[in-house]
Amino acid sequence: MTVDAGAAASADIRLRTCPLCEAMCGLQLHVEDGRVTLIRPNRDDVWSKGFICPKGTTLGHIHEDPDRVRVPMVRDGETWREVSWDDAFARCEELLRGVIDRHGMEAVTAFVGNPTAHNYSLSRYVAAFIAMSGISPIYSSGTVDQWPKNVVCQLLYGNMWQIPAPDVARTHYWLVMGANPHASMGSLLARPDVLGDIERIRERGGRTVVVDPRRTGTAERADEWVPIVPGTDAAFLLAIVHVLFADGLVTLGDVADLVDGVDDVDAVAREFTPEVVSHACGVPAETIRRLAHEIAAAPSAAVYGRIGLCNQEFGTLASWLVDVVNILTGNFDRPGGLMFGNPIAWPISSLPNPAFAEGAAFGRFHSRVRGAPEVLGQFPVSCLAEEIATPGDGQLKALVTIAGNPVISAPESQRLDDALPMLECMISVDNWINETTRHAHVLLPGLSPLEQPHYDEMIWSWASRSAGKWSPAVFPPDPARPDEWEVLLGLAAICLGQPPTTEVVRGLDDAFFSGLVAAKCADDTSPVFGRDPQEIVAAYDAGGPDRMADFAVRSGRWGDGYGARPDGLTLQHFKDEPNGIDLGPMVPRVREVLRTPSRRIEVAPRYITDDAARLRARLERPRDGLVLVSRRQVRSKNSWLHNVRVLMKGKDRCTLLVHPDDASRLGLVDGALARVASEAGSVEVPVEVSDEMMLGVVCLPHGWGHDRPGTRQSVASEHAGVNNNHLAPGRLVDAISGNAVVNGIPVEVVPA
Ligand SMILES: Nc1nc2c(c(=O)[nH]1)N[C@H]1C(S)=C(S)[C@@H](COP(=O)(O)OP(=O)(O)OC[C@H]3O[C@@H](n4cnc5c(=O)[nH]c(N)nc54)[C@H](O)[C@@H]3O)O[C@H]1N2
Ligand SMILES: Nc1nc2c(c(=O)[nH]1)N[C@H]1C(S)=C(S)[C@@H](COP(=O)(O)OP(=O)(O)OC[C@H]3O[C@@H](n4cnc5c(=O)[nH]c(N)nc54)[C@H](O)[C@@H]3O)O[C@H]1N2
Ligand code: SF4
Ligand SMILES: [Mo]
Repeated sequence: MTVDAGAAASADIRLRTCPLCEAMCGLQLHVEDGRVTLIRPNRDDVWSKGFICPKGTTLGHIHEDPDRVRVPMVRDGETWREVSWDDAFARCEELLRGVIDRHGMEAVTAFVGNPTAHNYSLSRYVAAFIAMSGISPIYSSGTVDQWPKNVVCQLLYGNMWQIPAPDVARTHYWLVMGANPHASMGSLLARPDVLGDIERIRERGGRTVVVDPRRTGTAERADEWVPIVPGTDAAFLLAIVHVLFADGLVTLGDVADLVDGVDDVDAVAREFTPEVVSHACGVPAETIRRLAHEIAAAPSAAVYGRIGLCNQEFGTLASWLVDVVNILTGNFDRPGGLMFGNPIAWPISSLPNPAFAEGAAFGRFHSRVRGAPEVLGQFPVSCLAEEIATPGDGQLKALVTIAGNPVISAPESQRLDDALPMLECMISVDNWINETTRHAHVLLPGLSPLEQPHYDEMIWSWASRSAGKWSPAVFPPDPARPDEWEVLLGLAAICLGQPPTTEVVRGLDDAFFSGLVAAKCADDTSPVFGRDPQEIVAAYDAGGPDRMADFAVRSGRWGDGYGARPDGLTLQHFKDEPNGIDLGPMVPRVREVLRTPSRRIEVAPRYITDDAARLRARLERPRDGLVLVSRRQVRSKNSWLHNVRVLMKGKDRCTLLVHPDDASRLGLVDGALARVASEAGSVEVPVEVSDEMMLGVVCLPHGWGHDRPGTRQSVASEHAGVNNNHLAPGRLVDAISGNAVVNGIPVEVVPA
């Protein structure tokens, strides 16, 4: 992409939502001669109003990246060759059917990665692929991410994906724990310009406090930084809860008639006084007391915890206590507190899991090698390597990866890198040959972000406003090329023993669609409740994501209900409003959302509270020496934007942050290499001495380590960096969610 102001004046301007993160920024693309010449913020976007970050201006580069795979590829040994789609599917059929015929479906699994959450075609149809193929269990980046939150929301609210978000647009007090929107732009919290909200809270006379082992860019902007020993947030929050009860500050507010188990929370917190937890957390008892009183006294307050609270030893307890503090202080389901988003088009994840209608069950089956219990249908992602590498009945022989790079993102990633070549069949639905997909036998590329329509399926579920935006494709792809949803249904067909032909794929799409229509016609909150599903199915003569999105709008809260509400919305309304449609801020809606068997907020599930015993034992444990945490960077997106040259300018970003006193104690010099070792492995990486680290904590960014042979990401491999997951022991998981522990890893650091 070249930025040429003269050319831009005559350019064709297209509006589009950036699919790279949860900020969902509106972009203005200048297109000339089939190329993007300039990307600017779209100030008329109803949602983002002109906010963007440096990544948003690079969609043209991503589209044009010569390393991006555009045609299917088949690998024979070390050699890749381009093949036709028919030949690619024939090879998939041969390999995948071969495994199924020889070893059965239990030898087949899938790994689903993060970009599925940012691509309508993938997010809708991964669900179809999993449901229809019969693959179970699958693995996902979810177990190195938000699985603790999913457990909490399943138990408290009856749906793992109804995740309440802080209403930062209206709150007077924001407690940010283990999140750094300065880099991430917000996560499970959709809001453009989250950092600007910190200023706006201050202008309202409020405060923002950041609890993090690192004085992040977010902490710099906030009113107070509270450093905390990694992995001890649950103890810190229990002490806050203790103070709320001890000092008579508990008030449930609007949800008072809806909460069960408050006394049980009191009982759990009783022994966790600020004085008891202070040493382990590294936070003075007076600070904990003061923060508890500040939260309770604020006109409204929102406690928010994200990846630093999930990817740690007590991920579920900590994530649970975030919601508990909001509930106990009357800050749940009310403006300025923690609220459920209210999407215009419902996401597939909002449908409750019928298996849990009578309540959630965990450990319904166990992993073969390690005996790990399933949690919400998945095993920890760190089990994947051993399930492939360990011979015996049920050994995994086939893997389908969908928009994931677990050789970088999964703990103890070296073991997975070693195990993948043992597979008899590996198929990757992905756009690059990277550390993971280089092991695939067949690579089935998706479309570029500019070649497909876009509507954020999931992200509006935790957005600060009820809004929506549809972007058409900027460069329509070759019509003979399947879109990702067709690729996924083709693979499902193969698993079902059917040929992956267009007719079979259409049939699967129709069956999936009919199932969703039937579910909504039985949902008493939908304008299509009670209708004949056939009547709705008959309204369409073509399938695919367009039909799905139209249905999600029309059967949603503001939908036209197929005639039931003539002035209601359809997808066409979004197509006619390229700047988006905004229907207002979050509203209280817990009563509508709740799907627990009791239809009440089960605030103290035994499954979670019993884990407090493990936390108690942690408090007795002597403080670890040096521990490692992860960080994110504005110009990266997990592992996959390091091939964008403009984002890679400037000095090396993959550095080990070390506090000056730790550096001098360990003989580490700024800019010199250090060797970092854990029980899992070791890496050598340049040191960056920085007083933004808490003493005793070092920090590496995640998503690096592009030095593997056989990848085809020319820019990324020039800036390889190191993979911090070489240091994360796969055995370390949060016991009750199975989520990986990649923060708070004991390490030794010496000059290299
Ligand atoms: N140590 C440590 N580990 C972590 C984390 C951490 O903080 N620290 N964070 C964890 C978190 S939160 C996450 S979400 C995971 C991420 O883990 P993953 O999801 O495994 O990793 P990504 O780097 O997001 O990989 C994205 C993949 O999708 C491909 N891709 C990009 N766009 C598309 C598309 O449109 N279609 C298709 N088909 N493919 C596409 C890319 O080429 C890449 O292979 O990492 C986790 N791992
Ligand atoms: N630019 C950019 N944006 C992204 C991504 C990206 O890679 N780059 N990834 C996206 C994805 S997949 C996700 S899940 C989100 C994540 O979004 P965030 O949760 O905001 O992610 P991070 O920026 O990694 O911030 C995590 C913070 O947790 C802190 N931390 C680590 N351990 C602990 C602990 O034990 N306790 C406490 N209190 N804090 C701890 C770290 O120091 C860090 O500051 O970001 C998304 N947005
Ligand atoms: S913050 Fe950046 S990456 Fe995220 S949506 Fe906006 S422009 Fe895209
Ligand atoms: Mo994530």
